[in-house]
Amino acid sequence: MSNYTLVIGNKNYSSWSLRTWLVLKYCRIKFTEVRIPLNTETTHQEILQHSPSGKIPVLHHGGITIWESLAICEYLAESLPHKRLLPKEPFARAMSRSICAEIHAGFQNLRQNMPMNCRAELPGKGMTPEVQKDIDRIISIWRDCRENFAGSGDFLFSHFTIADAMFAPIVLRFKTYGVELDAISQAYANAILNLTAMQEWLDAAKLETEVIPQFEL
Ligand SMILES: N[C@@H](CCC(=O)N[C@@H](CS)C(=O)NCC(=O)O)C(=O)O
Repeated sequence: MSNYTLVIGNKNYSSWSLRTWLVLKYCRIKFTEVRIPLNTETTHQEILQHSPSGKIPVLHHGGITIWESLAICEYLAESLPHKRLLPKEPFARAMSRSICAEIHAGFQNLRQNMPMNCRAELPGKGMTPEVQKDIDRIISIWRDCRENFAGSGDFLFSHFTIADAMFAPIVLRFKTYGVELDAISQAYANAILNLTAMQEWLDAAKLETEVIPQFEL
């Protein structure tokens, strides 16, 4: 049995869960998955049995508990250095940390108006001038990384790193809401969508039957 257990929410809706799940899957690390459907009468109590913060995702590994999606990704990067989940060169690594922190803490307008909903196709829904500003900033981050750090690789820092996992839910939001992208950003979005692990997540999300009205525009 694996000594990693990842507790996640609904695959259709839980953007925070996707990030950590993608890193484990991409790295081919065996783990036990515990799925707690969000927004039910028992969700909060169930989550509290695993997570001191009352939020998921949470990772249990060898007797320790790690919560907050970015902290989990950083833990995996540091404890599995051979997986190269952080860029090696100091400036690239600092850039990775800056954009991971920015995506973890910001973009509230995009989050609120375009909630992750893998199953849905809602082109044009949720767009406001503030959301467009968030989108423009994300595209400028992607272009900056692709132009300055990606070399001939497909990802933000050439090979897959935790920064790609942190932005993966954004790629899904852009797909659901039909956000138009320039060629560089679309090629990057396609690289994320084409990951085997991402396809596996999307297939599982389509099979889920729970509907959470507040995430359905
Ligand atoms: N900043 C946290 C956010 C986690 C979060 O908001 N998780 C949501 C699910 S996507 C949650 O646990 N909601 C359950 C609740 O609030 O009862 C992270 O990065 O992990």
